[in-house]
Amino acid sequence: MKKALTIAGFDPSGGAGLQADLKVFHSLGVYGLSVVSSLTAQNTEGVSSILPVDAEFIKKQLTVLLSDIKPDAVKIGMLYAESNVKAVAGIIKKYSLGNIVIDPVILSSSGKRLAGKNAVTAIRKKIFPFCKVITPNIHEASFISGVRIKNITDMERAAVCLKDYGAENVIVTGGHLEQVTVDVFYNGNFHYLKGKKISGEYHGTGCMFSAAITAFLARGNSALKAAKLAKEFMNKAFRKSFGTGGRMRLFDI
Ligand code: PXL
Repeated sequence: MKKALTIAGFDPSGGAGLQADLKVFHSLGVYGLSVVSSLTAQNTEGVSSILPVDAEFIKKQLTVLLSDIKPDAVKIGMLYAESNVKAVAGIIKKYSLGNIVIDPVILSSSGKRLAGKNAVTAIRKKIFPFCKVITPNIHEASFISGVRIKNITDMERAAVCLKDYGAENVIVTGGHLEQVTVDVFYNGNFHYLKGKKISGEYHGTGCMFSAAITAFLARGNSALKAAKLAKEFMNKAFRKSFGTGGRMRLFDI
């Protein structure tokens, strides 16, 4: 049995964060391990409040788990605080973790800040160099690289900047672009992951996409193959989304 670990925030709606990651791992036949990095109060209308888990307790969860079980891949989601980023970076080194995917979450769709400026800098310096894949959306890629993103050429420029920070593979996701939905995959060469433009608002797409990449890496795929399979997985998931709360749709996977 292949195992994937997610280090992520707790979302009571089950659409994003740790719960979404676990559902994706399960539906892709990978056993899910999870360490909670923050608690949130949120629903389909947005994130109302965040309580970060203490860095020492994140370390404790990881140490106890990893001294017993070695995951085949690791996904990192919302870390929120700089101290939490440092705690996770220390653990990555201590346990020589590989196949690491980070979704560098900065803002929720509803506009709530999910990581402070210092946390983002620490992610770039202390986590990116250990990552197999990073999956920023255009807003995150723009925030970290300083490149203003309006089209695919801008996404390519941002991807090149981000790769310089040390990740092996960069995927700038294009779901928030106006005209097209193409994800730009860059590992020294460019590859393009195409999806259909889907209207409406969805909760947890970024979390699910990066979790699916993690699961496919755990199953032994290359980063590019994992990204292509994850894109197909998401294209199918959109067809099974449903509306139940006041705003964003959820995924039935
Ligand atoms: O999509 C970013 C994200 C990640 N993790 C948690 C979240 C969100 C967005 O709402 O709540 C826990």
